[in-house]
Amino acid sequence: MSAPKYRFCTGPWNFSEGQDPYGPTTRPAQTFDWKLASLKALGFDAMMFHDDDIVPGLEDKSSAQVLKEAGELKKRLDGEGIIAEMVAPRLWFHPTTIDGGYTSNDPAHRQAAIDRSKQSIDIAAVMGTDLLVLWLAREGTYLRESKSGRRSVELLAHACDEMLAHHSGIRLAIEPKPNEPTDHAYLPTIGHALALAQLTRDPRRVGCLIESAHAILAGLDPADEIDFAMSFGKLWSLHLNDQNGLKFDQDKPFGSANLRVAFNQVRVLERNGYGSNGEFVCFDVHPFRTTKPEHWLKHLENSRRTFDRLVQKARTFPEAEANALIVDRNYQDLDQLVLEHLMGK
Ligand code: GLO
Ligand code: MG
Repeated sequence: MSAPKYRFCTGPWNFSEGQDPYGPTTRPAQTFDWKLASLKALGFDAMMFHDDDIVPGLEDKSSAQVLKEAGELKKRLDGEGIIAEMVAPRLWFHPTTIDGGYTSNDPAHRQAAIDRSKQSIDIAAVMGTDLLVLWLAREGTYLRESKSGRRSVELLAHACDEMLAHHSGIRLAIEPKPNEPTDHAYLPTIGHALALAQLTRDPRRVGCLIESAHAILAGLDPADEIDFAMSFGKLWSLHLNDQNGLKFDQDKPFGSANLRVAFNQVRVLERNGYGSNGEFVCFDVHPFRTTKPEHWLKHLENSRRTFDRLVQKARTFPEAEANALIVDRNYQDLDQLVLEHLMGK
């Protein structure tokens, strides 16, 4: 397989201002224009969007107005040479999504979530992308007894069916995360996401997006999740970042907590030819809260740099030596070979 050339992407929310549940922002708010210019300055190729990143305040606008504003942004992006990688309905802010979107116990709220998702598909069509990302933030429980797990799976499949029927060209990429904001999510891993695909009217159009931190929060190795998804040809997007164990979702720079885990993600991306069907490498990373405004882009710049360097590490990995150790079942020295390779001379 020829060495792939990667294309990079990030979202407007990844230029965040430092707020956390315990304190306010630590950097001044920036405009969308600044974020777009920064993404370009970083040499990235694409931007990923929530529906209301594209049309702020879309809940209070007519569909015609929403699509008109989306068209205006699309024109601007074309002018800047930036691609819209995907659109994601933001189903976790609005009052109707308090108890979940598609799995809410209130039928009117479930319908509102489906309607908003269909509108996101219309926005995606205007933006020139066929990818709808579903991060199922509140599709889970805070209290086990509050919902039926079986019924929730049926509701999720039904919601996907409605979306698939709405546009024959749309692909759904489910982004699993095991917890946060809910206690337990209904689709915590890639296996769950791809199994749900089989319950829908067109399983070929339901795939997934892997986020490194989410896999780690599920107690899994992100490289295994990548291999699993790519065995089905269903890894349609990727949120690289890092996570230091089982705690709040940290969205650290790629490789920041565990360089070897990052290396193994890059190695399997290389082995599977990720990107050869146009998929992007996205960084869903946030600046540390302590970051000064003048260092605002470092988390993205550094994630990209670490990725590029790990691509080189993957391409120069002593495969023959490793294979000989594998044949000899000398995993002790294989372990050290990996460490020596990562440490360099
Ligand atoms: C949060 C998710 C979030 C999504 C984004 C796109 O944990 O990673 O950042 O990726 O909202 O839907
Ligand atoms: Mg993400």
